[in-house]
Amino acid sequence: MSDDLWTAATRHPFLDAVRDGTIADSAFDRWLRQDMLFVADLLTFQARLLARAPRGAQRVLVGGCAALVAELDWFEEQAARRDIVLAVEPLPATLAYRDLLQRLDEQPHDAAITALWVIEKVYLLGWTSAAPAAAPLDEFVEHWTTTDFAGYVDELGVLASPDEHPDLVDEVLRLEVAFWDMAHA
Ligand code: HMH
Repeated sequence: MSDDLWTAATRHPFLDAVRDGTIADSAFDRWLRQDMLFVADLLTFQARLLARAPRGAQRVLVGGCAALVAELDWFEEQAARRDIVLAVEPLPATLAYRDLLQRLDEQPHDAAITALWVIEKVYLLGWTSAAPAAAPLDEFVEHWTTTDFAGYVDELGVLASPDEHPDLVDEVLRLEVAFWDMAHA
């Protein structure tokens, strides 16, 4: 598990440009559309993870599933406000992430929940690095830096075992870098 990869996944030029207000609308909208697809894939994965969760992981996972449904509503509102159409084809980085999430369905629960923890932790750290951003993008920064979200990430962290799955952690981090690169291209 490499610190450099954590840094690359959470301190990306895309996030710097959000903070500095220099992000192009086309790049931000590309990220928004692709992330909507990602969140839908994540919900599919997480619902399956909930279905096979040990007793002690059920509450945090069901809360996370409900939050992802609310997040899809929120994405739709954001898209309407930005006057963009959400329905697009997934780009390669989104498809690569979908592929990992599907492969995780075959992995033991502790590996899959560790990947989920990384997925959410990078968003908490990444969007924290984009603060403070000016309107209208400040809402996005706030969305992934709330104390509720940080609490959720901490709860997942209790169930995760990153030291036992270093290659998987790195794989998620690489997919995160590729996702930001795709958006920022
Ligand atoms: C690419 N990673 C990506 N999108 C997200 N929305 C999250 C993580 C957090 O849910």
